[in-house]
Formats: sequence, C-alpha cells, structure tokens
Amino acid sequence: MSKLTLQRGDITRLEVDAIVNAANSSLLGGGGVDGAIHRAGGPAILEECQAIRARQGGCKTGEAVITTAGKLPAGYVIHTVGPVWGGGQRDEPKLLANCYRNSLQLALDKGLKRVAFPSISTGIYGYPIELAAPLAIETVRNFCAEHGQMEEVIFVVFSESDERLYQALLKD
Ligand code: AR6
Repeated sequence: MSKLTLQRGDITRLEVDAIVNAANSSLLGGGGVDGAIHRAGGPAILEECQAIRARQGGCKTGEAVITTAGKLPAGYVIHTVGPVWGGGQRDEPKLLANCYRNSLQLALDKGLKRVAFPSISTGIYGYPIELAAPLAIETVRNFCAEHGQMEEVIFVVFSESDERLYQALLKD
C-alpha cells in the first residue's frame, strides 16, 4: 500500500529516493523550484540535463527525464515539464496528469519508491492550484493503486494556503 503525505517547506532538503522538478522544455533551469534545485544541487544536474538535450532535444510538456541529484540529499531529480495555464482549453489537465504519471513511472523503472513532488505548474506557469491540486492527488492515487510497489508520494507545498488546500483534499 502506498502512502500519500504532505509536507510544507523546501523540497531541496528532502532525503527521498527522488524529488521532482517543475522544469521547462529546455531543461536548462529557470526560476521557482527549478532555480532552487539547480542552485542547491550544483552543476552536476545541469551537466546531465545538457547531455539529455544533446541526445533527445529537451523534454516535451507532460514528459519527464531523470538525472543525478548532485549535492542534494535526494537520490535523483526527475524533471517534468508542466503545461502553461492558458484557460483550460489547451489540454492542460491531461498534460498535468501526464507529468505526475510519467514521473512516477520513471521512478518505478529505476526502483525508486519514495518520491516528492512540488505543485507542478502552479507557480510561474499560472495553473490555478484549486484545479491542479485535486488533479495531482487523483492522478497519484490512481497510479499508486495500480502500482503497489510505490511506498510514499510526498506533496511538498510552500505556502500555508496551499498546505490547507492539500490537507483538505487528502482527507477525502
Ligand atoms: N520547494 C517546494 N516548492 C517550491 C519551491 C521549493 N524550493 N520553490 C517554489 N515552490 P514554479 P511552474 C513551489 O514556478 O509553475 C521555472 O522557471 C511554488 O510555490 O517553480 O511549474 C521553470 O524553469 C509553486 O507552488 O513551477 C519553468 O520555466 C510550485 O513550487 C517554470 O518556472 C511550482 O512553481 C515552471 O513553472
């Protein structure tokens, strides 16, 4: 049975098998959680991202790639690219669900069983968290129901209001 848990704080500090990064298609870093991960993890992460770019030309929206976690306490970083919110008529929910599923599948392919997610797309990419959080939780729940090997998925939030929202949704 997998556990779905919630933590508030900086995802770069978690000692888990993998943390997920809310990246962009270039894989070359940016602001938000992406910036925090590259800053705290050091240059080894960017080097691997550049090697992936050379091989496959970045990462499409909804897809995921995995790299070292450099100096971070986590084992790996899974980089996924969330959709930019454009009002909801551009397949954003499907693409966001793909981020969670593809990241978890990549983790399982590597035998990783404790994975932490930030709230993908809900910062710079503007996806309303009231819509993104229930979709994230439902997608992760369904994935874990099908893949009992996943031990724990941790949702990591930054703000108190995001924490309250996730808390309420995880209770149901
Ligand atoms: N730990 C946990 N959560 C965090 C952290 C952290 N250290 N820092 C921010 N958050 P965002 P996006 C939360 O903007 O919307 C980058 O430039 C934040 O409060 O990081 O998917 C990329 O390169 C929010 O709830 O990601 C892309 O270009 C959530 O993480 C673009 O931003 C996601 O916010 C991706 O935008």
